[in-house]
Amino acid sequence: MPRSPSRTALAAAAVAAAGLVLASGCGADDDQAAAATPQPSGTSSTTPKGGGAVDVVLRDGAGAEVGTVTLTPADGSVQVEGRFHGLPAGAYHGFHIHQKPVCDPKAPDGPFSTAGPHFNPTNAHHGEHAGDLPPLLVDSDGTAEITSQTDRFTLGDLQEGGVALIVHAQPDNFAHIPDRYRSTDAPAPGPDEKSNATGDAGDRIACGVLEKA
Ligand SMILES: [Cu+2]
Repeated sequence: MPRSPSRTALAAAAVAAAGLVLASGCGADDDQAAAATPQPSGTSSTTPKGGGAVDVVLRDGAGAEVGTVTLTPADGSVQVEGRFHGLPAGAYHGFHIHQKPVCDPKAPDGPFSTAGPHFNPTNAHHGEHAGDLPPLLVDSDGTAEITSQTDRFTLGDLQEGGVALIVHAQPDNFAHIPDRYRSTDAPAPGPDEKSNATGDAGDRIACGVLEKA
């Protein structure tokens, strides 16, 4: 896939812009305990590519394909390249790796709540989760492209137990809540427990399972 420098720059801008977004308290809880609902059959979405890379297909709550993310090992890092379509137009959307390889759009706790919280093996706060990826910036036609690279995990780390890639309905604030803000749910100024877990990115609108291909 050709890499577009302008899109790469946008991805970096997205990170900066997302830091300005305040906690909104919107949408379903990202940190809800996920029910142990079995993954519906036929939803395996990981396919191998050459060079140890994998493609992961993401689908929305209605089962429509909305994008493919390619993860490629690269010099101790993993390159994450995504192409999406059919997403809500003209906005930023939180984009994360979640802990469980289960994408159930009809889960009782909300679509794709079965994927559990963010992939976070070091038990860090949001923004420092290994599974925190730069947000998607969706164009006016509902398409988005993103290219990023991280050394917070290896592809093997993700495939060991399997994970899920999730696109959210709202922007991600990366728990960047300055101390001049205070939530009624927090004992002190700054991010509350929910922001520290979720980035207040809201409902889960697309999901794809990454597992051993
Ligand atoms: Cu998420």
